[in-house]
Amino acid sequence: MNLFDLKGKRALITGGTHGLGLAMAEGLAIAGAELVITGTTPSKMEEALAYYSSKGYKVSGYLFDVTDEKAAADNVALITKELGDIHILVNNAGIIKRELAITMPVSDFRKVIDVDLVGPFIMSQLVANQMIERQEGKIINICSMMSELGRNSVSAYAAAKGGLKMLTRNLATEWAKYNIQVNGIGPGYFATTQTEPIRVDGHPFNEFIINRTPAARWGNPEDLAGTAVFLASRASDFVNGQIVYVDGGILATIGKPSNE
Ligand code: GCO
Ligand code: CA
Repeated sequence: MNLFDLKGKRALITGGTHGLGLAMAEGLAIAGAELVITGTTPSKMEEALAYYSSKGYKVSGYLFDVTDEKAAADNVALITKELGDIHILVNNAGIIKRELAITMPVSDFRKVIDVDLVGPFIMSQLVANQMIERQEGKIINICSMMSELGRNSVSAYAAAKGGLKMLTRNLATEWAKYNIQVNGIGPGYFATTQTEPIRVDGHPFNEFIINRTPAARWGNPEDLAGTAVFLASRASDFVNGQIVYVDGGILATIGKPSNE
């Protein structure tokens, strides 16, 4: 018996069209899961579906915005009708706005909270209904270094991701008795399009991150696949409300001066 086997499981990954979501979805597919990915951009969806299919994974795509309760409810119902139960939910869709708190428009702050925190709540509630009926389910919330740490210019993102950590613990508290495991993954600094603007060669942040990370490199999206499979599989059936930080050691250390 393979504890990590996901054959016969269907995994819904929000924002699974690119970046970390795509890499985690790919990990789940390699472990045997059928994929359902959601996104909001038709062209990105087409590209992603073509990629997944070229790899031979079983995949379907649905276009909707996770902050739109009605659209989310309609699509979860449609997915369940067209494909069947959702066994694994990965709340991965997220946005960031980098702007100092003193000048950040309140509307931007709200938007980030809506996508990064309210969206996962909406999706978890919808999917938990059927998981409770089955007395089985896995929910994985994609948190961040900013679930633990602050940084200039990311107040909304840090508030949302800190909130998502506590939402994870609270949903775990309420739903563990139904055999639903709610956990989080906290990626460190990964090479994705989201970090592209601060990662370009010569940007002081690039050097800062490499120096700040004991592993001395940016994460590659594939670095997340193993943790995603663990938290989606039977191997984690008694793991509840934990955030697994996959960060090359960032949270283990205070850091070091730039000359070390
Ligand atoms: C930033 C980054 C981060 C990362 C990541 C860290 O501006 O500091 O974009 O927020 O995306 O979430 O865990
Ligand atoms: Ca991120």
